[in-house]
Amino acid sequence: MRQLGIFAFLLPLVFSFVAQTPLTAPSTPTLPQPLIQVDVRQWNLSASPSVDSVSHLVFDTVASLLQHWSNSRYRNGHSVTPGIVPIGTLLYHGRENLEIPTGPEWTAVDPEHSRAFCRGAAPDCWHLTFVTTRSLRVLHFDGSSASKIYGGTMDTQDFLVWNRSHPDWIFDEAERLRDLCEWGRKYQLDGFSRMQVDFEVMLCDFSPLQTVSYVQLSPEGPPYRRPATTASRGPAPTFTGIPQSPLGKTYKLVEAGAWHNFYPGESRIKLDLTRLVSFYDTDLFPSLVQVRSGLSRLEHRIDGISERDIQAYHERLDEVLRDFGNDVPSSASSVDWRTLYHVIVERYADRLEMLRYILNATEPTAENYSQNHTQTMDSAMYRLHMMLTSYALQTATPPMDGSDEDRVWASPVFQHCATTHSSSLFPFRSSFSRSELLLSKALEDTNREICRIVVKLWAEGIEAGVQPGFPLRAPGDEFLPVLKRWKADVDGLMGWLDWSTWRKCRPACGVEEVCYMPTWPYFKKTPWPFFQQALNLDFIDDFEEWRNPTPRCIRILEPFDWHNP
Ligand SMILES: *[C@@H]1O[C@H](CO)[C@@H](O)[C@H](O)[C@H]1NC(C)=O
Ligand SMILES: *[C@@H]1O[C@H](CO)[C@@H](O)[C@H](O)[C@H]1NC(C)=O
Ligand SMILES: *[C@@H]1O[C@H](CO)[C@@H](O)[C@H](O)[C@H]1NC(C)=O
Ligand SMILES: *[C@@H]1O[C@H](CO)[C@@H](O)[C@H](O)[C@H]1NC(C)=O
Ligand SMILES: CC(=O)N[C@H]1CO[C@H](CO)[C@@H](O)[C@@H]1O
Repeated sequence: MRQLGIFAFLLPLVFSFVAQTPLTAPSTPTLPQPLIQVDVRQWNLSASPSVDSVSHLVFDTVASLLQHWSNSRYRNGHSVTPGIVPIGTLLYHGRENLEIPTGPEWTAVDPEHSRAFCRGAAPDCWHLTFVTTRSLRVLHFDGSSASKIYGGTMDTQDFLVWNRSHPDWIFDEAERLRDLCEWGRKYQLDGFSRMQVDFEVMLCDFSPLQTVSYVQLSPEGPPYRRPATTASRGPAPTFTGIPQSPLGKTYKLVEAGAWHNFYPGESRIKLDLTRLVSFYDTDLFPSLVQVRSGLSRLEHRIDGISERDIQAYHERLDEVLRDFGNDVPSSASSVDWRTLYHVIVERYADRLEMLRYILNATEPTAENYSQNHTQTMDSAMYRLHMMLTSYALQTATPPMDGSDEDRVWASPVFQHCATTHSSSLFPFRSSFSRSELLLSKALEDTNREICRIVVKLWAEGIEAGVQPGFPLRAPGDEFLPVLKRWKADVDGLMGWLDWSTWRKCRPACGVEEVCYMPTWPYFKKTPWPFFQQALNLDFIDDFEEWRNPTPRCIRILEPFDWHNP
């Protein structure tokens, strides 16, 4: 083992926003702790994350909040977050008569969505536009929390109001909202936000809204059954014989939802992440570890949670809502977590994707198959260098005699890369809320694993003598096993991260098409939902797209086509 001291390096604790927003730190950046010893046990490039780690799941759900694409794929929500809808936001409501709702009702953030609700049996379509006259306090349920399908989309709401999942009450939306409003009254909640084809804000009371316009529009589209406004609980209605909704009529709604596909997503709802409650928080909800065991992420849900953890859910919501003000964030550290998370995604998403494509060249079946492994190696190293642009320390060089089997020489680069975004070093960490401690751990662990793989590959490349401007130490053929290993490592990392931005249409769609992430109720086999039949398991097996939403191209010019086999 080599002497570690020589790998000590400067770790500048210079955070730009410390300089901008003096908190507890001095207003000018300083260079404290000039020398940091690299503990190779802690910065071991061979040590992969624990199989029990949930940090990548917390990271991806948080990084995907309010984004349609990801929440259409992972429909079962895992976080509940207070937020506001600011003053001056337009909200839309469609109905078959000209009445302003006097009780709890639905509003859409896009009029393409609310229009769909004024096509009942009556020929009239009244379309109301409202503006918020103050900021509304809402609670956001992530996932496809307004999708009326079986399998867990409404669990986070149902456990909140009924302490259980209620698949038989999926269509009892008026009762669900009434009970949510009743529960939320003690926290002065104005409503709840959810997602299906597009985002919606369910309001308990319309008094904080001012009417901007009410107009009568021509009715359109197939009949839509509104949930009964009077609370009456009966068996869910059976939907049979409803005509297929032609894409031409409904595409505008799908299009509006897709405006919010990727970051920043639906930005009219502002979430306070310092108060986020995550069901992937294993300290708060330990019983779900067992529930998720052996299941794919698509199958994760809340049903199966223990009594104790249901109580923890209520208690944690009480904590985060009790003093929830009208500004975001209203407490805690004021760190902009959403942006910090996005910085990581931005830095690595495209680069890792390109790296995976480059490494694909070693597969004889790949479209870019190349027998010139030197070229593939050069190309891959170039990407690795890009990702390590500010971390590859001059002092980090491998010993010439190959004695360093654990690649201890590269540990300082790993540490530097992994801690740059590390909030554990923030001088104001003591002001973090419980939710923020979860967010900061998820960010650190996720960033760390990305750095571990990138540095590991880079170090191996350096040892193999692949350095810009240096002659190769070995013939290109010797790279093949290395490149195969790299491909496995990168595939493993990207599978672990599982960022939805990587789920794309391949090959890319044509000009007259759009890449569509299947979202309720517009699936391949049945553009119009088979509500009841979904309970029939044979039917689900037959319905791969329902089980595993995967993007595909759909034609958006005539002739429209949902199926696009
Ligand atoms: C690094 O981790 C690997 C795998 O867990 C282990 O075999 C090795 O001993 C570790 N090396 C050091 C220096 O801790
Ligand atoms: C749900 O459980 C909580 C505590 O765990 C309890 O306070 C509440 O009354 C229950 N609600 C219903 C509807 O049973
Ligand atoms: C890599 O190649 C496989 C086939 O070997 C293919 O399925 C996959 O889409 C390719 N990935 C990329 C990013 O090109
Ligand atoms: C392989 O690629 C390298 C680097 O791009 C190039 O220098 C070399 O000539 C190529 N070898 C063959 C056989 O094409
Ligand atoms: C589809 C594609 O981009 N294929 C590329 C695979 O790699 C070879 C060699 O670099 C390129 O010539 C192809 O265009």
